[in-house]
Amino acid sequence: MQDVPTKLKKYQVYIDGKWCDAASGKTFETIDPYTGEPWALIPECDAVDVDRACEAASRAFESGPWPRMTQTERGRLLRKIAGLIEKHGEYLAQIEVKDNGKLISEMAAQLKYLPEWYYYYGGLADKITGMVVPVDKPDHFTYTLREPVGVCALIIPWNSPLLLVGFKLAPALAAGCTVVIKPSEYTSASLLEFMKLVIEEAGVPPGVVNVVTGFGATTGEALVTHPKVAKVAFTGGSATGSRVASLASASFKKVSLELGGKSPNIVFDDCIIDEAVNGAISGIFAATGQTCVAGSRLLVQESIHDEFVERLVSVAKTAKLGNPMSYETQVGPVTTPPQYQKVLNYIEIAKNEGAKCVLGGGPAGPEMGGGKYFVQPTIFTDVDNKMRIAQEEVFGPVLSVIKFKDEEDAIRIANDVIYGLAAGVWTQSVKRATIMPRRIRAGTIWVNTYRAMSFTMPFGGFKSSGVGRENGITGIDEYLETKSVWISTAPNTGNPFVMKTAVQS
Ligand code: TXE
Repeated sequence: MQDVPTKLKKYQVYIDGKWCDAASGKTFETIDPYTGEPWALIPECDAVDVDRACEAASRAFESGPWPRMTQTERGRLLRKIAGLIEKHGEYLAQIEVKDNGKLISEMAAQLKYLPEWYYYYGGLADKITGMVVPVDKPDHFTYTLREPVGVCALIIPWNSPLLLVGFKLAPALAAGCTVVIKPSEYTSASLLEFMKLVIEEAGVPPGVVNVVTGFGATTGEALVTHPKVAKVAFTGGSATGSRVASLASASFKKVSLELGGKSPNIVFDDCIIDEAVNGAISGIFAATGQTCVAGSRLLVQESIHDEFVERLVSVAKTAKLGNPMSYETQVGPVTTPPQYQKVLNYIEIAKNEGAKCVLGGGPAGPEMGGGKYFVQPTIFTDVDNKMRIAQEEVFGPVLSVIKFKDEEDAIRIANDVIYGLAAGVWTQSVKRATIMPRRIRAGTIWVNTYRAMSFTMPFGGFKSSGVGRENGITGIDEYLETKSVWISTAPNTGNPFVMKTAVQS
């Protein structure tokens, strides 16, 4: 395995099967959030590079080897990609940690699991079928075809870059699409390494997978509005998602959005308390709160509230802060400087709103094991669901504890936010375990577990948490169009002025 670069490494982008600089020659720095030091230079692509990438993707979609490959060959290629991720997973995980500061234990586990997405969609590639559909016109043979949608723009955030690429790239390739990927400006390196070690090495034909790096307002918008792009798959914040959707809809592109959340983790008094405490802590602190499904609102039944909070704080305060590259570390830095500032601002907002800070509540310097962009694991009690700390996505290690009386009260509070991505329920009652998932308006509900995820299970949000579903068999629908074919078997086509043969619109 190669070593993670220690000197400023200069990356190039991958367009039409070739490595190149941005046309302008411009680059920008990416920093290591643990040290705050720049460690790599990334090309700053603009509309010229985006146009080259989209044209290449369009050519690769229309001509050359890609559209001539059979679905079985595409499946085999996806399985080759999976094998190469297995080979290079550890190195890719280290690059992700260097760039986004999340824990090596989390990123290594993600990279270990990631090949399954490519194996799964590789297996699905030759099982995409249309249907023979009966119509009430006896002289017609009618069926549907399921065809790739075309060039797809995949826009990726910084929290789990390669996993979130996998949610999109694996089904897109299985469907027969070509893609242009734009990673976050904060974490471009792991995708560029992935292109070299995996996509190029697997022999994916030129133009099928392209990468442009740069900023949202320039590179991102040029991509989302490019006329050759037929579909946009986006993961990121809800405000950006709304802008992306409105830009894309001006030219009627297909859009799927995986956005933010303010997920309730609901603890009933009949739960196994130790398990619920562990679930609450890993739900918010495991990824330094930087996960769209973070259980950032902890709803605790009032009958056990005080005891539960006491146990929660006693476990949370044992969290070991430190270098995210060490397997011993349990809480790492916040990924980006603006995100660091945003988390600290929300802590102040919560204090001013009257929430009670029972743990943490500020930056974590080296004396606490922290470093440049560290925030102490923070817990607020006495939170009212109307407060901003309960309504807005913080995306950091900050937990709001909210009391509830009974099931109805828990459901009301759980649903009283603009988001609907996920929820957790801790109970030993079979009745509650059945009723709660039906009544909570969210795309994923976990009972007596939290943050479990699989390539086979559909993932996505209700309300402002998104549009469409990724993963599972449903996930491939986002990359397919349905075409209806009518074949007349009538002995002749009648004169329309003499007799009507079919209902025509
Ligand atoms: O994400 P953005 P940011 C949430 C979280 C966080 C907030 C902002 O609450 O605090 O979003 O984070 C690209 N046209 N999540 O600013 O802006 C951008 O370059 C096209 C939740 O980092 O959503 C990047 O590649 N593209 C979340 C991607 O969009 C644009 C993960 C995401 O950036 C663009 C991350 C534009 N106008 C943040 N503007 C989750 N759901 O997991 C930006 N981009």
